[in-house]
Amino acid sequence: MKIVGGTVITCSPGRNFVTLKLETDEGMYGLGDATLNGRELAVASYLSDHVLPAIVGRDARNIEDIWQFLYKGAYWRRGPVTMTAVAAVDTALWDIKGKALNVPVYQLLGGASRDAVMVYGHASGETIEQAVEAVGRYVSQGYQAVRAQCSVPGLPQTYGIGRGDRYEPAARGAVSETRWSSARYLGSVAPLFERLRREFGPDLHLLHDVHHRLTPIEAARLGRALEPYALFWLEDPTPADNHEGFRLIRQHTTTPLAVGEVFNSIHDCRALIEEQLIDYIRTTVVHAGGLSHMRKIASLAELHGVRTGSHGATDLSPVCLAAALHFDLSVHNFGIQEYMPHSDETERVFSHAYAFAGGAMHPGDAPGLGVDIDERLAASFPYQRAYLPVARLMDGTVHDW
Ligand code: GCO
Ligand code: MG
Repeated sequence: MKIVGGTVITCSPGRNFVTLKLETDEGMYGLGDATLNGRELAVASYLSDHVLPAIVGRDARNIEDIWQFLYKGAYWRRGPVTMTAVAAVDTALWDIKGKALNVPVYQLLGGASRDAVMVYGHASGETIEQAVEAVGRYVSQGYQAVRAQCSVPGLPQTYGIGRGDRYEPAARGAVSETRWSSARYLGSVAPLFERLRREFGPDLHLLHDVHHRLTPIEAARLGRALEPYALFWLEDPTPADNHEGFRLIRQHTTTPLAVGEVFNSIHDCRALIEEQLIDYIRTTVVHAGGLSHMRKIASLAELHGVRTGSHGATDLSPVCLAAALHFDLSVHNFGIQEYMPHSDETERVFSHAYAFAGGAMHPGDAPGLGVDIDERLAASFPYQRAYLPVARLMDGTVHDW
């Protein structure tokens, strides 16, 4: 079965997505998500100008060989653009293999290790009381795990505070800038979780995302302050490329740590996993080299008692979510899956077999990934330039967003 060509579909049904459609001589095609938020066209060009011409004519059944060919063969390794493009090809090839063998992808990955995959939703509020109400809405929909974020008093905007229950950080048009104060933030988190535990009791899993903004010692202080509220995890407590920072945080707190949504290879997370400095690894299919590479990360993590917690924000398309759910269902050391429902426009462009019920998701049993794209409808939502915001401290210094 030969790869005969492919199309890179760039569309914006509510937000931008890049999708690779890989075609074979047997008329079968596979889909791969290639969306890199705020840098979409770089991946689209990498795929259509460099990757597709190099893989036409290759045997679509040889997924591992094509992965190595693209990774080692390019000489220039790793990096978000490269690894997103490699992921798109890899995901599309798993989709093709599933369709060719008439089985859902999770069956190719070893079958189901669980009935369904626990997901967490995103609750937020301008005030603690609004955040409590938002968490309550998720609980009433059956969620067993909820991430909670609250505005920081004195800051014009805070990461993670959505309109309604949807949060979309990328904004169309020019780059926006926002202000940040770690001192103001640090005082605002424990009161939120104290209130949430009082309201919802001990059983609900509560999560929180720091979004890389604290120094290691600030993060250690926050982790310690949150210990009485027994969080499921504290995410991205400090910039993820400083592994030594995690050693310091670990010395001070038993709050579980999650990291990895910006990682794109096993090398980014190896030390954190091997030294057991984290509890959950958050790499996901689209940004960490596809299902083939994610399985290697999961196997390394399994050895060291680290569980998976794949990134699943709305900038990861339904193709990525479907692939993530096949992965989650199959790996032994699954922890949790992030889930932010996509907009209605996105849902109309991408049909899918996956479904949510009772706080959990299942990828469905359609052959392959079980997801498709309506290309004509996609074409009616043309790409629109969009950027993630840039954060500055109160004195104007650029800070981690
Ligand atoms: C999360 C993430 C997102 C990212 C976004 C960037 O935990 O879901 O932090 O909110 O900011 O995916 O593109
Ligand atoms: Mg995050």
